[in-house]
Amino acid sequence: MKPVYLGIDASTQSMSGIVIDCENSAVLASENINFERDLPSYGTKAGVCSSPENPLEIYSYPLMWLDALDMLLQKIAEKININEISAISGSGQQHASVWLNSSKAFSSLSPSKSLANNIKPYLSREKSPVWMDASTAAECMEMAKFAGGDPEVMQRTGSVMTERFSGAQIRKISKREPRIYDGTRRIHLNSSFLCSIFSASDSPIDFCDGAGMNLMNIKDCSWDQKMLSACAQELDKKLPSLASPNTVVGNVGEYFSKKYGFNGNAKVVIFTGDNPSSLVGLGASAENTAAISLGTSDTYFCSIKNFSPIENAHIFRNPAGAYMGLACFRNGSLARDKFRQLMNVDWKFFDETAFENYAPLCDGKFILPFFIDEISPKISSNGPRYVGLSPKDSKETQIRTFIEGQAFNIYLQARRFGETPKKIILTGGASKSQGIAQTFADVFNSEIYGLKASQNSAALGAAIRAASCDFPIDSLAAKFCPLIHLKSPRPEAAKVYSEKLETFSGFLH
Ligand code: XUL
Repeated sequence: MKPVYLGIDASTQSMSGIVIDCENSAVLASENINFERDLPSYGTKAGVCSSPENPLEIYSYPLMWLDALDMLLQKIAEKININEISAISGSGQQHASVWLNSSKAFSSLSPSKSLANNIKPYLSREKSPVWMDASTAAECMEMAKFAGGDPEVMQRTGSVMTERFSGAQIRKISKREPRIYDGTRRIHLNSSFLCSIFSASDSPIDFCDGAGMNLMNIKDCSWDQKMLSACAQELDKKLPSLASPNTVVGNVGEYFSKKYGFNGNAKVVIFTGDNPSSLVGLGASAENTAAISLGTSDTYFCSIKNFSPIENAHIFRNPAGAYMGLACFRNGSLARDKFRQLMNVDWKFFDETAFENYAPLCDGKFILPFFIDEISPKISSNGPRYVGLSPKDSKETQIRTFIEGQAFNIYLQARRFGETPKKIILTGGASKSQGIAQTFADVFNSEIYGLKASQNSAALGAAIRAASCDFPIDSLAAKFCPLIHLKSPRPEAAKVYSEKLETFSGFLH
């Protein structure tokens, strides 16, 4: 078979697929199905619904994901010869759980029906709680108490009890919908569910995505019996096994060979979570590397050698070995946009003009850049806090101080992972700003790189992981994730920031 590989990413808003050709270092196809636009009958907004009774309850539909998968494969089959694909892997939004009344749901998918119609009779719950759900505060407290407190949970699982993580979600359903819980024989994650579909088998959960459940012992990568007992009765019987991210689960099932022309010998490499997959797809799974995605919320993730769990951030496993750290910041692009509007300037002024000819000074001026409650660190806020400057200062000063505040906060959280990255990959809309990129270079005192071409990092990471059954991940990352150098740190600015950072840190407590 040719060295052609398919990566699927099932994200919150859409399902994407990328086909790569490792012989010619080329992307052969890149397709996407948007849940809200292309599958309007499910009535989601950006791929999710919120419960009318409780706005903290956010869910999606596994059948919608399956309909999207059929549509996506149809599109890809129109573009390339699917028979040439020699392996498949995938990634999915982390934490979402899929509830089934049998572990045999995947073994006999009929090509004469859609995937959704095949699986419908096997769902014990039509909804899947997703990562945006924040309705499980009570269950988090109960589980932490049972397990001996949050520090203990963090040592065991890599994170304190977290509302969106699958453990608290499973406990909530077991308490509030006991009949459904009892009738459930298998609880998959989004990633292992889709891997099961492709491989026509009951796929294991990979260690990297398993780490997002508060149920897996992060050090030995087995189900943590104490956490399972804290969660719900007889849970060990309902969970699939756990397996390494290098596992080849099997060959692609008959449904896909008969319906879309896949080669029956094509391998299925275990699927993982979208964040571990992005780490690979950005070329950031190598040592001493970190990525900062400046998106709706900002995310910092990095590969780390040693296990050093910290509150308000998470330790998962890294598909390339050892660990990955992840911290999410709620005050990302939306906060930048709000501050821009407050300053009444356009993006060009905000991103570029405000930073022209600027050399930072130890001027005692700070802004705590939180419009809404922040999770990293946990801070209640309903607007930015000014220290040492006032709304009368120039717009340039205020904008720079705001961006410095965001960079300081991300740096201070990142520093707690205990390993300093030598290389940072900056992605997302705001990474295009020269001023913002320079600020991050100076605050992190690190070289900053960007992506040469915009790409869906999670889907690309999945394709690279599929190809990793034939080639080393490092060589694939070098081929498919070309970077451009954006900024170097300026020594004087880095020195000023290293002092300002410590003062800023004092305001966070
Ligand atoms: C990570 C998290 C999100 C989802 C998005 O913990 O909740 O990044 O994985 O798909």
